[in-house]
Amino acid sequence: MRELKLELTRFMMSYKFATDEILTKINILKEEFSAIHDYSPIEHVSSRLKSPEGILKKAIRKGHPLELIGIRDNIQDIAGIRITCSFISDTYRVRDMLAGQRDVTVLQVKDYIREPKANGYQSLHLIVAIPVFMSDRVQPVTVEIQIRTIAMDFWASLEHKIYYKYNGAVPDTLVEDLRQAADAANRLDVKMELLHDQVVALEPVTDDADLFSFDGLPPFPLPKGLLESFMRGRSEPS
Ligand code: 0O2
Repeated sequence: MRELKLELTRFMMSYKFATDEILTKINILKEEFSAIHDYSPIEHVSSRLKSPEGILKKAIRKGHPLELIGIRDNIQDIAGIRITCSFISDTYRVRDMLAGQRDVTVLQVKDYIREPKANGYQSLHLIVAIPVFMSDRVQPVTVEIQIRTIAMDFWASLEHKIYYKYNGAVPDTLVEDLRQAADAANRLDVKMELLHDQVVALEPVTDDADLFSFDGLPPFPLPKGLLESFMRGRSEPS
């Protein structure tokens, strides 16, 4: 029994560590992008681990073998991360930034943004695997990443609430209202992105181009000569 508990603890910990690794990657991308572009494609990030009870229920529902190896192979959303972005193009940008990392293997992509579900649900789902370095082994661990806009997220959480309130038997009129709301959310996403693009195109050139600031430190002026010799040093092979 003690052995079993230990194995279960290690099993759950591997998913927690995989989540932590991906969250670190997301935070690095967010900070780097904000520093360089004065804007972040990532608005909000949350994560959750399925409870052992939830895992067991899903394994029974799907008819998977009730042993840890079988569960690891068959249930791919034990660790889940949700990333909320401002604009639709950001969801693909975040996908590309994550998928491009050497230790991240994309196992599956479901693009419900390009092809929304019949009920109107939109989101970009990735199942990725990442190696987790434990004391005695390296374990590839899968994580489900859902990437969507704020409007899509708003819709999905309301739909989720309604679905549970009616225990899955949502009245037809509400189903239709939800579908219309999903269309409206999509129109809003498209419109907001167009507005954003227009504003970016209008942005004035600032006169603080020679000021350098980093990580909240007060900005200081970079002498032109120093900047030029730094750039020369970068372009000349040693
Ligand atoms: P939870 O508690 O959110 O994790 P799977 O059952 O995961 O093996 P499936 O359903 O084909 O296979 O996977 P899919 O389509 O990628 O959906 C997985 C998750 O996306 C769901 O997890 C939801 O979180 C979300 N999702 C999918 N469809 C809908 C939808 O119509 N409405 C809302 N609100 N969310 C959706 P779980 O396991 O259902 O629950």
